[in-house]
Amino acid sequence: MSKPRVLVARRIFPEVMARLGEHFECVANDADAVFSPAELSQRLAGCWGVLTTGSERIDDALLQANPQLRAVCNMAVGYNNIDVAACRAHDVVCTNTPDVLTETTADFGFALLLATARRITEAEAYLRAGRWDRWSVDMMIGPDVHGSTLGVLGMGRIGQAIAKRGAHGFGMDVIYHNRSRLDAPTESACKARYVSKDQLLMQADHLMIVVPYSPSAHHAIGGAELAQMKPTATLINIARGGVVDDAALAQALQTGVIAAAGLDVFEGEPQVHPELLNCRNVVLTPHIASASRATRLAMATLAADNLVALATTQQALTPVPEGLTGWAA
Ligand code: 8YV
Repeated sequence: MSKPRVLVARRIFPEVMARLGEHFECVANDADAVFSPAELSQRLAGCWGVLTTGSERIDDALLQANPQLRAVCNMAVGYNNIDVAACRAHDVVCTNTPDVLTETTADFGFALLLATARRITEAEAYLRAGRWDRWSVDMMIGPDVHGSTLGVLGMGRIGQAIAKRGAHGFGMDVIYHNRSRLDAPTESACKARYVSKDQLLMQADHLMIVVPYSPSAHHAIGGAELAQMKPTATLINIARGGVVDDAALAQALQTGVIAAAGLDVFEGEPQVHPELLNCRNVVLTPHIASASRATRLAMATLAADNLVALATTQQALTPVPEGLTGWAA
């Protein structure tokens, strides 16, 4: 019997391609091109499944053009690139990669927080530019991280891992806001206190955005929310572009509404708002929070394992949760 055909939409690890090859006829993308919607749709011709990343948009038009498609396995915990409702309507199963990236992403959130608060990239640029000619008492001073108040917006797995690092590693007072309050044992493991969104904005010295993207989270942090924050505060976004209004943030950074920001995700990435590029007080990274080798391998493997499980047992290992969607048409 011939093997089902699977498109692997971006370049992934050879060992994962080898595993897929045991079960599928794989269509690879060795050039690692980011396909336009039309190209993606064409390459899916005859495919039973697809391994996607956040760069591929799976929408109703693409599903209509590829009625043979049964499985969309995303190599990401977020799935706002996929119209999950349309997939259900077309009888296509969607999976994501939760858990395997939690700790690595939380490490990176903390790295970005430390770099932002302690002005690490700004200081390095100053040094490399040959501007360091003497020690001075207030050179590159900034706020402390230890002992300060960490605000976490979005207290899922990654939010909780960040809260634990803050509370247990840095002696921070951790407050959080989430759609629903955590149960008492989880709150106590994270040493985190539930507060309203207003209180979170007003009290946090460092605000960490870890909320998944959804239409209701669009611009959850805009000009009005930034104005509620302390002028000494820092904001870190490792969630998704679009949760923060980047234009409003750039203005807030330029006018001293908040002190600094650290951003790993952007509206319309890989484009970055030009005003952010002009800001001295922002640390910018190209969506690398999950980018440890072990974690990226684990993510690719889990996405592949979902394809194999679906093909062999008709059961996904990590299906996208019922009823949740991050899709904004
Ligand atoms: C991915 C991410 O690297 O998992 C997610 O949701 O944002 C990142 O870890 C990216 O989406 C590529 O798929």
